[in-house]
Amino acid sequence: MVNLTIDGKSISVKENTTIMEAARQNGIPIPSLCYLKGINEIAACRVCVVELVGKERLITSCNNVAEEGMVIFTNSPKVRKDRRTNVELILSQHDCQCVTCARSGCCSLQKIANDLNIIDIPYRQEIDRREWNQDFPLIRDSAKCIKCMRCIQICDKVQKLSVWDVEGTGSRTTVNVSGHMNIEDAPCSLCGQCITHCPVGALRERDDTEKVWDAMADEKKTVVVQVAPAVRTSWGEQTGLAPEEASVGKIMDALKRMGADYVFDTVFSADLTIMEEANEFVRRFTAGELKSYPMFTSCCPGWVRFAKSQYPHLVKYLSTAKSPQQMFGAVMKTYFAEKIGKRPEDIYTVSVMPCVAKKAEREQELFYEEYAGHDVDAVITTRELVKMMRSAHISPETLRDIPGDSPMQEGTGAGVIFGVTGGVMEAALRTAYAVITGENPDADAFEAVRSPGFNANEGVSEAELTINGIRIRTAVVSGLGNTRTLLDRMEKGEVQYDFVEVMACPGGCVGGGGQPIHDGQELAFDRGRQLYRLDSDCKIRFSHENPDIRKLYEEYMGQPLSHKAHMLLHTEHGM
Ligand code: HC1
Ligand code: SF4
Repeated sequence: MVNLTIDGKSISVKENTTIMEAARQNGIPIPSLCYLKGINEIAACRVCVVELVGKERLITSCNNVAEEGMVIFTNSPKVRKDRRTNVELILSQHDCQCVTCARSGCCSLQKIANDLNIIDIPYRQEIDRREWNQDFPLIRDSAKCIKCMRCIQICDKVQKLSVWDVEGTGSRTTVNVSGHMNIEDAPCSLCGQCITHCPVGALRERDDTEKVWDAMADEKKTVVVQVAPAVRTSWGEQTGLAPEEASVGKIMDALKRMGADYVFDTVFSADLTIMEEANEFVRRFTAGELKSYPMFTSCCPGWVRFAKSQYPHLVKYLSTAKSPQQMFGAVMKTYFAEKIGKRPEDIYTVSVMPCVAKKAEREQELFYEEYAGHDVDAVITTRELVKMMRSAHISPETLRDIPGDSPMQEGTGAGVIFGVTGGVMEAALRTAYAVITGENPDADAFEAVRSPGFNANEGVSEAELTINGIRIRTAVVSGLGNTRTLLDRMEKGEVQYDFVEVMACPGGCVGGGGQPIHDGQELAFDRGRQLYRLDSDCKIRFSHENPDIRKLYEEYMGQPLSHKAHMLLHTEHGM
């Protein structure tokens, strides 16, 4: 242990602890902008400076280690003056139009400038704004970039895609797409992790809320909204509702008040995906198609984009089942449209997703007998949902729990856990077991596929299961860096599996790029636990027991993998 004094408090910390962490562990927060523990400890912003008694120059606390006998002040007049100058210099190169910024209210730069009582910028402002394709789902505003390098590090170290790089030198140094590429041509998975780890408004999703408002105001359109599993775990964070109060039923109430005609839970179509995917797995496995590579889940468009750009030879091993988002849209524009006597083109389907990549996934076209548009017409993130609630002046405490509409009302616990890493695999195994044996397993029989923790370092879990004497080897991975490691081990023959679930975002969709941002906090683990709790509270925990899914097959699709199901619910992941 090392003993030192911070702000007059005597403390002991483990050797090699940084001064920043030593202070935090002892209830003394030191402000910072660029710091991300274990990922970005480069002292680029110099906001975390502290005074070390006996040393003339201030030192940065994020990359200097606590040493025996140090006496440190984190907020002395000298520290405050220097920190203030450093923030003023950052502001001199930053577009400070906070009122129109997507991150206003949850921006670390805004907060630190306010905390330091900076009410004027004494330096001449030099703003550099580059052109950017405003139609792309991920938007970068170079005029807001503070060169903290977090996006570069998250993409390099956690997602191992290296989409971002440093460009220019000296005061012209900035961040841009690697290799001077346009973002559309870069191998960006659209996981959005760079957005959720940006301390300011330099990165954001394309705003699609106006499209949704327009559709809601259009009397000729029937607006049908679906809400993804992971959204219920996080929307309360931005609205002040506790996790147990922030139910999906209240989101449905809000959507109806805003102007949605019908509201549904994506959990219904997660069950539908399981029906198709579990049956597809059993068919491909028993047909001996999975000898060299396993079948991969395909509901995460971040992963599908990654597979296409990094491992194109594996695309044919992706499940052909569409994601729940896409299946929902397809069912809405056919089965549901017929039920309510509308034409597909009069139905406008909206998804509320924790995800940025879903905005690109929606481009998929829907053909059945004839072209019926897109499965999904607009995708908004959890953050955009909350923005819409605010602009509709909805007070969260006035919301009531209302059920989703019929006839796609029921969802099971198996569909709920789709939003957390391991959930798709667990749900699929519950149904695959029933397909193989004709009876249900214990609902928690496949707990072994759950990740021990949902963070980037514990992103892989392997399990070997035996169903009716058949051995099934599974792996579950989240985070694209972890995925690359796993796939490379597979390519070298070090590991072999039959069925693999991949989610691009660490922890799965609960940690998605469209979720509320809390700078420096990783909440995927807490949100994931909420989904497991909801699953264990559910009356029905098997997708194949969902009565509305059974009705859909009886009335419309026939059976899983039928011709109609193939036309509407499957895709070839065209390259
Ligand atoms: Fe997901 Fe999925 S779980 S991909 O994370 O399969 O986005 O929540 O909606 O489609 O159901 C996201 C979440 C979501 C789909 C489902
Ligand atoms: Fe989107 Fe979920 Fe995949 Fe992240 S893990 S890219 S939120 S689908």
